[in-house]
This record gives sequence, structure tokens and C-alpha cells, in this order.
Amino acid sequence: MFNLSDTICAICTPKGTGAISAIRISGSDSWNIAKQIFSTSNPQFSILDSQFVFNHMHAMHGYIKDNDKIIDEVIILPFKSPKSFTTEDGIEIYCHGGLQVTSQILSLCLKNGARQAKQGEFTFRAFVNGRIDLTEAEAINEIISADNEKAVSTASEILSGSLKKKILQFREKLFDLITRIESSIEFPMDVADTSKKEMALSLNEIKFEINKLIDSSKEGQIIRDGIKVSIIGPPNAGKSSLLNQLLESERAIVSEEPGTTRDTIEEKMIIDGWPVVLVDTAGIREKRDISDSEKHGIERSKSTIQKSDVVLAVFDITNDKTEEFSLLLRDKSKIMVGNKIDLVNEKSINKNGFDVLISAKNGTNIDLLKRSLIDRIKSFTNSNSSENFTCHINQRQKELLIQCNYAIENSLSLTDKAISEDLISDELKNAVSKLDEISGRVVSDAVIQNIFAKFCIGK
Ligand SMILES: Nc1nc2c(ncn2[C@@H]2O[C@H](COP(=O)(O)OP(=O)(O)OP(=O)(O)O)[C@@H](O)[C@H]2O)c(=O)[nH]1
Ligand SMILES: [Mg+2]
Repeated sequence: MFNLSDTICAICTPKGTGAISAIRISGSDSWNIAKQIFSTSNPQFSILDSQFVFNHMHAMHGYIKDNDKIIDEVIILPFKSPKSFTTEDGIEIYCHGGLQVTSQILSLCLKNGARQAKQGEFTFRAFVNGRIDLTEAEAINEIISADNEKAVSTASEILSGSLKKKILQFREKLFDLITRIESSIEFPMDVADTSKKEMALSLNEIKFEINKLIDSSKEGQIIRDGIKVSIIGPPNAGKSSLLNQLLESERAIVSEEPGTTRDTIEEKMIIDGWPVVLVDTAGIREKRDISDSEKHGIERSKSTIQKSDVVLAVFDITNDKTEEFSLLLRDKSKIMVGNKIDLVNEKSINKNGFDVLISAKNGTNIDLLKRSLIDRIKSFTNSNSSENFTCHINQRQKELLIQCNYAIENSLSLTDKAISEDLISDELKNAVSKLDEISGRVVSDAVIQNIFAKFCIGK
């Protein structure tokens, strides 16, 4: 997939102007390349070229030169193999953060024998060289792309090796069982037979632990993608006004004309640290004489309900239409919102069926609504659980854990039968292979390609 013998280089800070940019070189030739382009003295003032040696992690101040022409004043940080991110010899150059100057330094590196790194190639080398496993490589990319605090801490936890450790523990336990089964087949006289009851007990324990990890994926998904919260209700109920209140901006058009919103409007926001994708929708009404575009909008609203994690069902309390929505909202996690309380006398308000009463126009009780939304989000997650270990696995890891548990279940069902122990051992090996795919110990090129293609150049 990638040629590992090349020395690679890339600009690893964002394209644009800034105080500092960094260029990274990795590979056996990186120190030589750096020597061709770096000098510790300013040749304008000194005829003799500077004499220096690179030392691991000893930063040096100097100049990047194209022959005698100074390109930039920089700091260079050398890394000696294996004490670098990729485990190879490496160099980091911190130069001024200009588009032109960084690309000139990159060109110099290329001219002196380095190759432009492809997406994720540095992390790929760290993975191939055993510095990190695949769960940690995935976590690095998640930290980079995280858009909220929870996503960062979730990924950092995995990068610190928590998931790697868990997977390794499962693997060791399964491997121990396989070894015991196979030894008892091969040396029936020497090895104490693992009782089937004992084996079933161990397998059930592993299965239970794996299920706990699988359960944590829902929270992981919410943290990564945001929880989808749609604002649904009849026309003119104040849905777009509520969206604007929650976003604290005039994002959607609000008008007294029913049927103003035609298409769904999606906006991401953070509520109490939780990423939320808010979706404002077209008002739903069952009328014959409505335009085709409104009809399409209504269809879209209905399908949005199905795709939502939580529905904010908004109604004008002066014109109660909750009955008409009971079927549509059946079985959905919903918060019933009574809007326009500013229009009625507080004493005459009929709270029946509403979880929160608000005024989207004045902002009354928006904080209360946010609080019940946070409680609802937490009910989807393990945030309230007393469990110490929560590790938010991603979709790929979840699917493999499900397959691993499936193989464990198969082997459990075989332990109940008078069947050759070879077959049980085969099923357990299958379970181990799923764990190996998670850690990347044994994984196809296609999976690797897919994972590293999501990285940026320079990482
Ligand atoms: N008095 C009062 N008026 C409100 C309140 N919320 C919204 N309105 C008004 O109700 C009308 C409709 O508001 P929108 O937010 O556009 O309602 P909508 O549900 O998005 O309507 P559609 O997009 O047509 O389905 C506007 O004139 C708003 O100013 C409220 O809390 N109190
Ligand atoms: Mg609207």
C-alpha cells in the first residue's frame, strides 16, 4: 500500500498563514536530508558553513538554505529511531507560518530525496512498526476531527490504550481456552481436561464483558456524530422560532404565514457538552389544497421523525393539535412542548400532555427545555451508570465485537453437545480473529486503506 523504505515528508500544519508551520520528515534518510538544507549559522555573516551534529530531541536554531540562499529562520527537532512517532529517524522543522515559505521548504526536502507523504502515512508507519495498534490509530484521527470536548476525551481515552488493553485481555482469555482444549486433545493423558462447565462459565464472562463494550457504542456514536433532535409539529406552532432560540441566531425564517418552512434545516450545536444536530422541519398538516412543494416538505418531515433520536414536538397551546400527532409520534422518544404561553393567562394553561411550556418568541423556559433534552440524551448513554469503564467504540469495532460474540455463542452451544472439541476450538479461533481485526494484528489491506484514507496529509 505504502512504500516503507522511502523517506517521506509533508507539511503537517493547516494550509494558510500563521505564526508557525511545521514540516515533518520521517525515514532512514531524514537526518541526511535535513543536513543538506539546514545550517546553524547565517551564511551572510559567516563564510564557513556551520559544523553541527543532530541529537535526539535536541532542538536547534538555524536557517533553511537552498544552496547559499536563506529561505527561513527555523527551529529543527531531530528524533532518533526508535524514539519517534513512526519509530523511524525523523525531523520536524518549525518555520514561519506562510503558505509560500512552507511550500518552498517542502520542495527543498523533495529535491533532496524525500517523497511527499500520502494521507495518514506517518500514522500508518507508527502502526506497521508496532508503535500503536489500529484502535489507537483510529483514535488519533478522531481527536483531529473531534468538534466537541466529549469527542476529544473519548478518543484520548482510547489513544491511551484502554481499548487495546481490553481487546488484549479478551484475546488472552480465549487463547488460554483454545490452548487447554487443544492440549487435552493432543495429550489426553497428560493434561487435565477443561470441564465443559468451567469453559462455559469463562465464555459467558467474556461474552458479558464484550456486550458491555458493544453497549457503549451508542454513546460513542452520539459523541461522534451528534444526537439527532428534530423539531416537529403543525404549521405555525413556532418550530422555526424555537430553532432560532436554541441556536441564539436568526437561522430560520419565521412568519405568521403557515407553511413557511418547506425544506428541513439542519444545524449542529453543543448543549451542556453534548453535540446535537437540530433539524427544523415543515409543519405537518393533512389538507388537500396544499402545494406540491409543501406536500414534499411534509413527507420529508415525516421521514425525519423516523431518523431522529429525540423529537421536540411543538404545539401552539392556544390551538391544541396534539391528538393529530399521536400516531406519528408513537414509540418515539419525544418531548412534548407547549408553545406561545405568552398568549394565555398562566392560570388558564392546560398542561395536560406537555412536558415543557415555553414561549419561543420571548425565550421563556428555553433553559427548562434544554435541561429535559440533556436528561433525555443521558438516558441514551452510560453517563448515569456506575460503571467505571466506558470505552466508546466506533462502528467498525462494534461490528467486529458482535461477530466475536456470535462465534463465542456458537462455541457455547457446542459445549452443550457431545461434539468433537476441535469444533469448539475452531469457533474460538474465529472469535480471536475478530479481535485481531480490531487491533489490526491481522487485518485486510482494504480495511487498512479505508482507515488511513480518512487521515489528512502530514498525519
Ligand atoms: N406570541 C407568540 N408567537 C409566537 C411564538 N412562537 C412563534 N410565534 C409566532 O408564530 C408564527 C409562526 O412562527 P414560526 O416559528 O414561523 O412557526 P413554524 O412552526 O416554524 O411554522 P411553519 O414553518 O410554517 O410550519 C410567527 O408569527 C411567530 O412570530 C410564541 O412563543 N409566542
Ligand atoms: Mg418554520
